[in-house]
Formats: sequence, C-alpha cells, structure tokens
Amino acid sequence: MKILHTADIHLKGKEHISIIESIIYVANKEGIELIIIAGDLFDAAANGRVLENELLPIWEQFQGDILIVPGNHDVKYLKDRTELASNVIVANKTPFSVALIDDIHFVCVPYQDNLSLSDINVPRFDSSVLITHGTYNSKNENTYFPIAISDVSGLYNYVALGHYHTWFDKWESGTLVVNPGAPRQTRKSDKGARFVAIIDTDTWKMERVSLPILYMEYNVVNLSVVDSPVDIEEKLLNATKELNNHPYCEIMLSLQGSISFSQYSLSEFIIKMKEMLDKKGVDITRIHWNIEKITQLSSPMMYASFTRLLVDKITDVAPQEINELAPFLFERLQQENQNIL
Ligand SMILES: [Mn+2]
Repeated sequence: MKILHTADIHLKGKEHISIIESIIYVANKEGIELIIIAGDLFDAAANGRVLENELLPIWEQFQGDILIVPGNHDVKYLKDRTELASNVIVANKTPFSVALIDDIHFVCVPYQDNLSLSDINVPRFDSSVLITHGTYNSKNENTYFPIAISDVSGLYNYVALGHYHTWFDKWESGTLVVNPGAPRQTRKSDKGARFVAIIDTDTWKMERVSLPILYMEYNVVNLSVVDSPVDIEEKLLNATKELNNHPYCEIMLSLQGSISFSQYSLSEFIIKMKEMLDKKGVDITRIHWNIEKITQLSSPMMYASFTRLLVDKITDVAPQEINELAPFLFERLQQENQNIL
C-alpha cells in the first residue's frame, strides 16, 4: 500500500483550499491509497467551522481514504467530529486509537495538553505506523505534547509526525521518523519548496516529493556606491539562483543600500538589471522587486557624504587637525559640486 503523509496545513481561508487540491492531485497521480494528516489541518476552530463544507467536494476528488489525527491547533474543533467526509476519518479518541488497514496497525495519538507521549501506554504491534503531533526530542520538556526518541525508537516501522513547519527525517533504531513540514508557506521563515512524504508499506521505503505549490523566497541585496557593475550582477544572480532550482519558486527581491546613478534613474537601473538577468537565463517573471529601501545618490551627494565621513574620522583620530582641514575640505567640496552641476 502507498501512503502520503502531510501535516500542518493550517487552513485559514478559502484561498488555502487549493493546497488540499494540490496534495490530492499528487496523491491520485502516485496511486496513493491512504493520506495521513498528522495534525493542524485547520489553523483554529473558527477556520474549521467556515471551511468544513467548502472542503466536501475537494475530499471527494481523492480515490482513497484520509486519516486525520488532531494537532494543537485543531484539537478543539476536531474533538467533536468523527469524519469530515465519507472518506475522511478523524482519529480523535484519547489517549489513542488503532486502525487496522491492510494488516498494518495505524496507532493514532492526538495532541494532548499537559501530557507527553511517554505518559500514554501504547501497546506494541508488529507492522505499525504511529501518527501523532508534538515536539520531538526537545529540551523544552513541558510544552506541546513532547515525544522522546525512546517513545518511538525501534517500536514502529514509520512515525508520521506533525508540528514543525520544515521537513526533517530521522532513523531511530530501524524506525523512520518523518515530519514533512507545512505544505504551504505559513510564514516567511517556511523557506524553500514544500514537501510530502510518500511511503510504500511493502518495502517501507520513503520518498520526499515536492508539491506543485508556489512558494516565496525573501531575499535582500545590499548595494553600495563602491560596487562595480560586475559586483551588482553577481549579487543579483546569487540572490535569484533558487529560481533555477524549482519551477514553483518566486522571489521577493528587496534592494537596500545606496548606489550612484550618474547615468540612469532608479527605474532605468531596474530595467537594465532585468535585461541583464534575462540574458543570463533567469526567469524574471517570477521576481518581485522591492526598491523602497534603496537610496539614489547623485555624485555631489556622494561627495558630500564622503566628506562628512572623512571629517568625522579626522575628528576621531586627530581632533587638533580638524580646524585646519575642515575649511579646505568644504572648499574642495564646493568646487567639486560646481564642476558636476
Ligand atoms: Mn502544531
């Protein structure tokens, strides 16, 4: 049997329903028979109430069954629900429940406040998958249903975890522990492509599959007046290289710092940079430019700020000399300004 494991979808609005559609699209394409959602399908109870009916026709698009084990965000809503559709079962029984599917024991342990997995006596089964939601091997022992390595190590074929929004997988004495991460970008720090785990229970082999879901990288490029055109090119190419790694990546590119514009205006400069990136094979349609924090310096302004820095520096190291040097510097600055203007 092939299983797809996801978690932490954190549905908040109707605009997130397409994430479930993408997961189901991948599941149908891969011949998945069972989808596991290891907690936090909904971000909050209010979201569940609004979205449950909207989801009904979406769940029907999946050919197999879906097993949901509540997480800390949706346990309050899901504690009263036994199913969300005819093929979507909520395993909300505490302290745990066991579903036997295709001779495999699916041990479902919902998130439980003020408890840890070691407080719960889970019997041992031969072929088994543990589905639960909480902090894994964490030093902060008292929060979010802690799961210790010793609670799972060597006891299950596969542990389907949820709670962390980025992917991790670990082997613990023959037990594969996987936290697939949020399948949508729930915050800026959820970096990179989004994944689900696909497990073949005949071999217990697991595959990490990236979802056809857009994600945004937030990159900052610091520009300086001493940058040469080649330096700027290099910085921009470096900040956009993720576009080549994944077809569903978009980049919010924030330009910061200051740059001299003796030849171009700021908008002309951005056009030049787009042309340059395009020529280098970068897909510029997936770049969003943020130029709010870039300062455009004309040469006289650059000269003035340079002189100010120089005066500050001299005041620091040789305060006696400054009275003599300052008039000379400002005179030179005035001359220079007149030359340029
Ligand atoms: Mn959680």
